[in-house]
Amino acid sequence: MILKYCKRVRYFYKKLIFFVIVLLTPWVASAGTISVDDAYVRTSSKLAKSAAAFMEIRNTSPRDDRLLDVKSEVAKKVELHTHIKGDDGVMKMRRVEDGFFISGNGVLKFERGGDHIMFMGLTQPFVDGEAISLTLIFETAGSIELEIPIHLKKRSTSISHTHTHTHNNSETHSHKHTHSD
Ligand SMILES: [Cu+2]
Repeated sequence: MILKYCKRVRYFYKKLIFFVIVLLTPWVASAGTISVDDAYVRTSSKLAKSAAAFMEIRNTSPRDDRLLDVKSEVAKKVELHTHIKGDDGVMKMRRVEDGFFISGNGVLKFERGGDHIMFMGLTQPFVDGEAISLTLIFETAGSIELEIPIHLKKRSTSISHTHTHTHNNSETHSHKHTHSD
């Protein structure tokens, strides 16, 4: 009788431990948190076949992360680019194969004349004021979908402010907040 009772208690504790682990898992995984500010994409002209996107990517997690790749339907090729000074002293764009490292609580800035997201072979016209969607793929935080505005005349200084914020709590669960003001 006592043995039976003990077995039942042990079973109960096993179940309890299991549920505690299930409850705590999303907290452990939610370390991958990325927020994106001031994102926009532009082309040099209406007839341009390429475009570039700029933004500020913030890693609000203490864990290091890496932006591995970018995907979008609006171009045949989407690549992570940087500017490197060539032998002739002229700045050239170069694809970054290994992606961009973002330290824990660090910021990755895509800006004019520096690192950027490159769209080559646009599959649709880029109309000023409209938006495109793209997916950022991070090593730790996973994929994050963004809607970013098309600003053809935007200068380096920002006038408007857009903010996208994504938490990836687990592989099966993610939600997104978008604020525009
Ligand atoms: Cu480029």
